[in-house]
Amino acid sequence: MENYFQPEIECASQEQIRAWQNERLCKTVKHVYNNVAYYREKMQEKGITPDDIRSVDDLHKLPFLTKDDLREAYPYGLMALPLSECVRIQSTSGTTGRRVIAFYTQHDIDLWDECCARAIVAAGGTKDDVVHVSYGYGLFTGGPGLNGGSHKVGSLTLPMSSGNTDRQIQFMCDLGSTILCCTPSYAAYLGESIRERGLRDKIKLKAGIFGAEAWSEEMRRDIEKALGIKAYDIYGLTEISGPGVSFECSEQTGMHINEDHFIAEIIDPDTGEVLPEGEKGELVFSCITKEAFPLLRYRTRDICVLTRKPCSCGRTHVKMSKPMGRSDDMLIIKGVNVFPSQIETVLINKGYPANYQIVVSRVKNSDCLDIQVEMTSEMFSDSMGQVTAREKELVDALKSMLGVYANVKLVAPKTIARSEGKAVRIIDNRNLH
Ligand code: DLL
Repeated sequence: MENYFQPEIECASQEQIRAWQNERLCKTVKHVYNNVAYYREKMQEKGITPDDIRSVDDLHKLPFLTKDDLREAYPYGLMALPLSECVRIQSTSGTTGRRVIAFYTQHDIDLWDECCARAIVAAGGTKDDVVHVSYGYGLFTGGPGLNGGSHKVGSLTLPMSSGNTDRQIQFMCDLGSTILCCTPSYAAYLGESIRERGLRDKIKLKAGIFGAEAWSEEMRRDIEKALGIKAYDIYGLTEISGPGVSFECSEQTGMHINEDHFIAEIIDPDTGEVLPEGEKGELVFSCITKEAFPLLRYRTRDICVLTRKPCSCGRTHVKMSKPMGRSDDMLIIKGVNVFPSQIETVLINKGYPANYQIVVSRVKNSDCLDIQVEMTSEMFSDSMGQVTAREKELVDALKSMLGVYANVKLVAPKTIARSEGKAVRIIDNRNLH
């Protein structure tokens, strides 16, 4: 069995990483220019040919791709190989806008599996682990990605998919699952359900690999406590392959981007200008090893920071922070930028479970922010007289974090619908688009 901690790649020198990127970028630009009419035209509009791209230093000359381009080119317009060379299609979970589809050759799948295998190994996984995959299987990349990674590591893989919480917990107990892979909101729900059933002593989990949606450090601590595990973040997006574009190591201070496969840039979302390391902006990826669907300079809309500070795990690949929000999910309330992650931080710091829903509406031409927050069962059994005091305390804490006023309504435990996939946090009724 191969070992998916690959020090010759993951701990390579900066010069070596750059050399791989230079060579692979030039090759991919030629591949795309020769085979994707849509992108060739975009390059021609900018007056450039593959000869203008000689190294990563020339990357900024290439045009960006956005989700709108993917929609315009739907379904086959950005493919770089004929369909007969492809073996798989996956699709976005579609929490925002229309679905996007991606294509893979067998080689693309092998590299994607390798990226997920690296993530599992970084979370302590070995061939002796039982990897319990509760991400959805099917068009969503979560299940297939972690499944493939787990096979590569040689772990015993439980392809649970999402849903049927009773069966999840029963298998977890009976088959001794050691690593749980699912969305953080579902992990929190599983933690709650295991506690309610009094089965905490029957589970053998040691680690969790959670991603596909934003989650705070506070939520990490809650999940770790509820399940008795170390919780690792994993990031990715369908357009670029799926989970495993980056992943956390034992240091847990950001996610290492697999730089032998992807080049990351941070840009100013308004001007498109490339920002220096350490500055916050929109993450942009270029795929440099993919065959069927190699997007170049794809704007993710995820806002984060990159760092090359040395990491105690020994890996040298650049680290991205947890996404701090999306440039398109950011709410503008009365002119103030509000990220759902800020609201979550306040709630968890005040001891609330991370079950909340944000409703934005426009009343008499003014934005109105309503937040429904679930109480814990302990809070709920307090006298109702305390609810008003608790609501007032949250209103004040949110005002000081966000700079805008939010109405808070505390609701009984389990009132807000749980999601087995990505949680639905925001309902914006303003019809702004
Ligand atoms: O969510 C792929 C994935 C599956 C990642 C399983 C991790 C685990 P999409 O459905 O295309 O793909 O959604 C991609 O989800 O642009 C981010 O906004 C968000 N996202 C993904 N991972 C994280 C994370 C999968 N760890 C979009 N933290 C991305 C915050 C995340 N947001």
